[in-house]
Formats: sequence, structure tokens, C-alpha cells
Amino acid sequence: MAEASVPSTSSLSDIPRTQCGETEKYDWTETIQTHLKIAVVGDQGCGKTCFILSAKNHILPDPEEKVLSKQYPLDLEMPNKVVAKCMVVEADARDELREVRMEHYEQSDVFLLCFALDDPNSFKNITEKWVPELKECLSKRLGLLVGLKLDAKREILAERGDNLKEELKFQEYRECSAYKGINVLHVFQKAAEMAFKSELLEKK
Ligand SMILES: Nc1nc2c(ncn2[C@@H]2O[C@H](COP(=O)(O)OP(=O)(O)O)[C@@H](O)[C@H]2O)c(=O)[nH]1
Ligand SMILES: [Mg+2]
Repeated sequence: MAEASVPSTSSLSDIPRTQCGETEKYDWTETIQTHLKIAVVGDQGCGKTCFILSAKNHILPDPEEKVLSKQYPLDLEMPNKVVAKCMVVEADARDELREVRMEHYEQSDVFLLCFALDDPNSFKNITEKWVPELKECLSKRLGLLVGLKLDAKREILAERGDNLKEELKFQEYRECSAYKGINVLHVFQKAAEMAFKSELLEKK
């Protein structure tokens, strides 16, 4: 896989912030010359790396590849063939890396809070670990709740995901499978769309 081209975590300051708010207006007819920063958050093992790689390469990721806390440039095709240039960050879930995560959160425009649909513990940790950690940032920015591993034996019903989304006041709840390539790109496109539309709304 194209590992060599992935920037390391140490180059946080190299990542351009979203400049969408600086443009006069946004419509879906111009290429977006900006980097929207999307943070992917959730328990170790819930499938974050495969989820990102699946969106990036449109292929089945190698499950043996261990990639931690990396940043991935991702060009997303939006309506009217507009390209949204995104930087996707996988937050390393290890407890001792909280400070690094906080630095990423500060710079992120939208958060994908992920759990594995076959792992109730990762679902529980959305409420018990990740939302409390993200609290400050989430009150100001956008959050999507994402159920990963849709192809695996489901332990969390879609209804529970929907209910949690309502309870936590997230904008969306989506489910996808990196293994089967189901819905993965849609989740990122939704995140980008929400972010750009909210920038627009703030300016009104
Ligand atoms: N069934 C299934 N397993 C997955 C999927 N995505 C990842 N996995 C597996 O879940 C484990 C953890 O995946 P990984 O992406 O490294 O999780 P991370 O620690 O959150 O980055 C690996 O064994 C993957 O093969 C998926 O879409 N379906
Ligand atoms: Mg990972």
C-alpha cells in the first residue's frame, strides 16, 4: 500500500486549516481549494484504519497492516464533480496518547465517532470515553456517529445507533463496512457536505 506518501503525526502544523469560511460563498460548481480536516475517533480495534484505507483506495485494505495515528489526504468527489480536499486523521486510541489526540481535535472540523457493530464495548465507549474526551470540541463542531463492520455479526441494532445519535445530538448516524466497501465513501462525503454547509450557515 502507498504507505510512504502518508505524512506522519509529527507534521501537524503542516496541515492547512479549512479556509472555506474565508471564501465569499460556497457552491458546488467550484473545486474546493481547501483541506477539511476530519478526525476519526473510536476504540482500538473497532476498524478505523480499514475504514479510512477503504475510502482512500476503494479497495479491500490489508487487515494485517498496523497503522496508528496517521494522516491521510483524501480527495472526495462531491455533487457536480466538485472535489473536496480532505485530510483524515486517525486518532490513536491508546490512553497515553490523549495529549496527541487533543492536538488533533483542536485542528479538526468534523468528527467521525466510530464503533464496531459487532462490539458492544466499543459502542459503550462512545458515551463513556469518546464523547467526554471530545466534549469541548463537539459543542462547537460537527459529529457523525459511525457503526463500522456492517458485514460482521451485528450486536448493536441500527435503532440503538439512531437513538444514541439523538441522545448525543449528533447530526447523523451511518453504518458501513470497510471489508465489503459498503457505504464508506458516503460517510466521508456526508461529513464533508455537513462541514461545508455549516460554514455557509455560520456566515448567514
Ligand atoms: N468484519 C470486518 N472486520 C473489519 C472491518 N474493518 C476492520 N476489520 C478488522 O478489525 C480489526 C481492527 O481493524 P483496524 O482497522 O486496525 O482497527 P483500528 O484499531 O480501529 O484502526 C482488524 O482485524 C480488521 O481486519 C470490516 O469492515 N469488517
Ligand atoms: Mg488503527
